[in-house]
Amino acid sequence: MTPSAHVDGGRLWGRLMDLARFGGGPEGSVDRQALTRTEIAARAELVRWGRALHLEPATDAAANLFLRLPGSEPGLPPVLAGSHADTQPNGGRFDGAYGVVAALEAVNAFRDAGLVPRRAIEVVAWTNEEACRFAPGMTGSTAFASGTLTDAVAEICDADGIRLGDALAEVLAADIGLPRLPLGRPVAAYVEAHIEQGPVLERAGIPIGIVSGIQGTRRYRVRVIGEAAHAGTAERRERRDALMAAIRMVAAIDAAALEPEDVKLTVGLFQVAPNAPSVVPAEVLFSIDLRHPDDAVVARVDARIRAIVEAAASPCTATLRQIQHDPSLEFPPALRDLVAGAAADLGIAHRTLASAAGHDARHLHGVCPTAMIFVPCRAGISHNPAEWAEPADLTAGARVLTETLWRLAMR
Ligand code: HGY
Ligand code: MN
Ligand code: MN
Repeated sequence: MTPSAHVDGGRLWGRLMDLARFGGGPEGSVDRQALTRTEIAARAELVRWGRALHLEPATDAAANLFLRLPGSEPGLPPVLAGSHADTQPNGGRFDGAYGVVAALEAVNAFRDAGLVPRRAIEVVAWTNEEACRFAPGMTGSTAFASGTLTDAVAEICDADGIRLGDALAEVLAADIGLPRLPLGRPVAAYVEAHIEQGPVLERAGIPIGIVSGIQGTRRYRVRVIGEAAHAGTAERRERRDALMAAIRMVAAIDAAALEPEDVKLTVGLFQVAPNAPSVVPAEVLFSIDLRHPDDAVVARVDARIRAIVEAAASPCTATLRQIQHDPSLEFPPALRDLVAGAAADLGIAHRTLASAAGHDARHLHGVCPTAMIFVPCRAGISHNPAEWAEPADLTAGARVLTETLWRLAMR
């Protein structure tokens, strides 16, 4: 009997719905932002589930959470599997959470089967993948892969001025008695299961995606500085209206990113100060999220963005700060073949596809053989309470993950 035969789809779904209660709101919404008390409570639930399976919980200086199934050869580097437990402010029940719960389900299946792998297998929940509270995101996986949590990262503040370092300290203080592992320890392989967050698998009617790679991205914050003035008295030709300058920039950037047509450009954050109806806006802060599989296209649109910000600033001033730059990446074909082989042996239909969304797997790819397994989500909707995945697809993904982890942990 293969380990994946012990995967229990009902248990998987139950844990997913239990986890969704942490930050859960109406119509499937979940607000479980990074390093909040809501996420602390969710982490405690994950630790409870792990302890019930006699897994060894641990954390590190970046508050990454690990639940370890010991192997028969403790000196061997472990296999890691997981994703992130934090969500967007108005997120759904599956983004990130599925990868963590599917990895726990795989370990649960090994326990049920009475199997002990050669290598330890660690379920992981990475810190701050989503970047909505603290930007840039993927803090935990970046710190793990680089072996350090820099002072600059600890100084990142949220909209309320809370330092990431202080929020981390609060989470770690709540992790009572969890051993602190070093950042940057050796890992044999990493596998992340995730909803596709796109429509490809659902349209194809295929339950499993073997992810070929992740598209490149640049992220920015643009600050436009004008001057507050009286809406009734200040002459328009004499105003330094930060909002009108920002609107000109965003309209021009939108037009500049229309070709090639598959460029993904998003202005998702847009803050106006003092944001008062009868005051000419003094300052605007907005975000730019630029993505494309071809790094040369990202570079070309990057140059256009910089030129537009400079040209459209007058009579205000503007600063553009790049907060993230990650190139496109391809996951190792040998590991993709192993995942495809597991799916084929289980008789589960699968296909290769690239990831348009970002994932922690990007950073593990820099330190160990890494693979991702996608399952379909309804209409590709994500970062939205309407996010939905079919239980049968989630179970299929967990079965392929279980088989994959077993093969990796027995190497
Ligand atoms: O933005 C992303 O691609 C990821 O969902 N955080
Ligand atoms: Mn995600
Ligand atoms: Mn996400």
